Amino acid sequence: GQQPVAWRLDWPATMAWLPERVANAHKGRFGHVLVVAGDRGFGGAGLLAAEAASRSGAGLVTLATRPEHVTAALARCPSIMVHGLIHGSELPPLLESASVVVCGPGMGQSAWGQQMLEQVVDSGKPRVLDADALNLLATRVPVLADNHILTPHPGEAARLLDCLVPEVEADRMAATRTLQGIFGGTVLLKGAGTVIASGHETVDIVSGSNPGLATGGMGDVLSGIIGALYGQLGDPRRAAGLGAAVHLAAANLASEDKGFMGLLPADVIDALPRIFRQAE
Ligand code: NPW
Ligand code: AMP
Ligand code: MG
Repeated sequence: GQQPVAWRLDWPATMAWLPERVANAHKGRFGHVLVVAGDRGFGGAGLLAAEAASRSGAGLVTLATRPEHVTAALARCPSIMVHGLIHGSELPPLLESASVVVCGPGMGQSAWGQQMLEQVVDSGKPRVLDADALNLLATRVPVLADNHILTPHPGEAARLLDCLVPEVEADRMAATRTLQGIFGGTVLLKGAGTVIASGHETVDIVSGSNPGLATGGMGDVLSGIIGALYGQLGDPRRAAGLGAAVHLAAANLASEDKGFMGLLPADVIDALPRIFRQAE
């Protein structure tokens, strides 16, 4: 078909989308993000997403993870409420009090992760689906929803499309739009030059690259940022676009000090306050 028109998101103009923090603001206004993440061996992924959400203005953040990760998560970030879950059946009460869910970082694809994803989808809550939530989605009948944001990297996108990574990379805009057609909602294809499709005529592009982002855990940080922004803006397209722009800006700021080789996801999280402060 016809090539879509690409709308290049203008940094830092997108920062104007952030809601104003009035003097008498309270935490109930800024969303309660529930991060469902971190199967055995991947506890860090859930913690990175939750800490990133906490540093991105979320009113409250709860992390639902494997019991063995609870102590470490609390030691690292006491502002987060942490629950150790043995079964997916324990998730509904947590889902009930959440306004947005981030599901998938390090979640694995075993029975534990499968139960979590089913509960999250059944809840109908606004949600960001990343990593293993996407890998699990690729193995079942597509779920269409207006209020989900899918954040695949090219490998995850290829699994969802049942094609090869080079086919995704050959036409990133087409791949993103095809995924949006299958799943509805908002689809954000990661990589140097992030593409966001949300059923509009135009796709949004966050251009710019930072090779320091090519390391494990950076996508887990992105999903937490986007979840927090979704909770505050209520608009999935803007949450995805602003989230990708803020993630890149924070990485660029952190790289001024840490360079590319030594950059860690925690450095990007640490740079977030200095990025958000520019809008205050
Ligand atoms: P190749 O072969 O390398 O060229 P997976 P994952 C491809 C968790 N983590 N451009 C790649 O291609 C995550 O949250 C936990 C092109 C390969 O085929 C997940 O739950 C961490 N190709 C889980 O681990 C830190 C690209 O995709 C495949 C591409 C597995 O996630 C690490 C690899 O992807 C991690 O975040 C690109 N830009 N990007 C923790 N600390 O707990 C990827 N590919 O198999 O989905 O593995 O992304 O590591
Ligand atoms: P993941 O592969 O899930 O850990 O996600 C990696 C994150 O880093 C995504 O937000 C990508 O868009 C971003 N990223 C990775 N490599 C680059 C790059 N070279 N330039 C810009 N962003 C990148
Ligand atoms: Mg990832």
